Amino acid sequence: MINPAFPSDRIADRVHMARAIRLAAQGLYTTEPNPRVGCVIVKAGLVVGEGWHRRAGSPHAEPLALAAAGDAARGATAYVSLEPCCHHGRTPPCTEALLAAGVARVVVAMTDPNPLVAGSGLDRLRAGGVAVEQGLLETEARRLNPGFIKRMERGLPHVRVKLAASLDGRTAMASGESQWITSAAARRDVQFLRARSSAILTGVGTLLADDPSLNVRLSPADLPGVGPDGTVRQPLRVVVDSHLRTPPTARLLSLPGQTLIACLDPEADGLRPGNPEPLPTTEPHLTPIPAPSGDQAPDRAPAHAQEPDLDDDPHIRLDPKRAAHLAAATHLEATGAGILRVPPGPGGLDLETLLRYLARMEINEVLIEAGATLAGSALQAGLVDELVLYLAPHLMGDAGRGLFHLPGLDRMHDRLALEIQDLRQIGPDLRLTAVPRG
Ligand code: AOF
Ligand code: ZN
Repeated sequence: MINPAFPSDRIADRVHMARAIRLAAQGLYTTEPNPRVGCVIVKAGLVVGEGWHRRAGSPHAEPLALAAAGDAARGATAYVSLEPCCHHGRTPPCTEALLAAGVARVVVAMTDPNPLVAGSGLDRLRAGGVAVEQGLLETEARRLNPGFIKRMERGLPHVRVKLAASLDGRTAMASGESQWITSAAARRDVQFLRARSSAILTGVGTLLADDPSLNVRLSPADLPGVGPDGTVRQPLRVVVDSHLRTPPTARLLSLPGQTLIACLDPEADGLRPGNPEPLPTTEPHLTPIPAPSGDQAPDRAPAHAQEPDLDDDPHIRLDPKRAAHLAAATHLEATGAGILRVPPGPGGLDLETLLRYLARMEINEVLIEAGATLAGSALQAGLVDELVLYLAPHLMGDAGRGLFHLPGLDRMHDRLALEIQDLRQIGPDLRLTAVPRG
């Protein structure tokens, strides 16, 4: 769509920005936690340099394109899918590189939502005498980085729920049998969803039933931008396991990559759902579980505990539970897994707090691969941005299990509305992508 706010919406500008966006997409599987960014430098109608950001810590798109352009960058136009940065991060500011190269005009698709940049990059370029335009192909550019944008704007990752079902919406037979509903082609497609994600989240129910691996089993050559010599990044695996029922022998604990077990905090430790209190961001990433002290008294005595009344002290009464919790945590930690204690929320641990925590770990995109209960709670809590539903051409009957557990939906008025964004065939199956509406 033509953007009426864009002052010089010429065909050539659109072509070059479209190219910058395609270049940016090369980083789909490699740039996290950084955004995917592409840059094209054009002089007198000719492309003189191109670049795209490959991974955090390596050069940004603009210096790569400038290096390719060399002296031809002087007086040229730079098309960038994201506002150039003006801060010293892992790499120096791109604004200074553009100014030093003598670029005359910079066209950006969108401003950088990173509060360290957020318009200051464009201001810096203007102050340096560069003509600046923004907003060309902004919708397309935003689609490159749903997780980075949401994390920067709202402190939450982009959450995608993947489900596989029969055409009549069943995910398992009544017996629990579910392997395999969709074809090998559809399951391979899921591998690409995993590969672009920073974390894969499942529930302990799925873990106990299926013993899933939740890893990426593609080879480097399968992933554009990784290349045959690159390494395939394994997303963080997160198990939502309120009462630490994950067996230390679970398959995913023995695979390369990190696993985080999110459990219910037996004492809540002062954190409440939605508590803005910052969780620790420094290493180690995880809330440590205090070792039990001699009498197993709580580390922080409640305010009313001046005259201890043992019968009334919830911590003393919880001791056996707490001891079991600590023993289970110790066994899981011995496998290398991290334990994260999360305060309670509706129907278990508070998913929003967990997601906020993951965002603080610089997790951009989360893929939920779980059963009806976790998928339903995430959806009802308004935490899901995207549903990817694989539908196999089978009917499994009405004794089978459904896609989402959504208690309280009694009337038509209560329905959760979705908007279908994409529908395509993957082998014999259908893949439907939808976003919750409203
Ligand atoms: C750009 N061009 O290609 C990218 C940008 O730690 P650093 O130095 O890699 O900086 C990361 C931040 O820089 C990131 O959070 C985002 O704001 C911006 N990313 N900016 O000008 C690029 N990848
Ligand atoms: Zn930069």
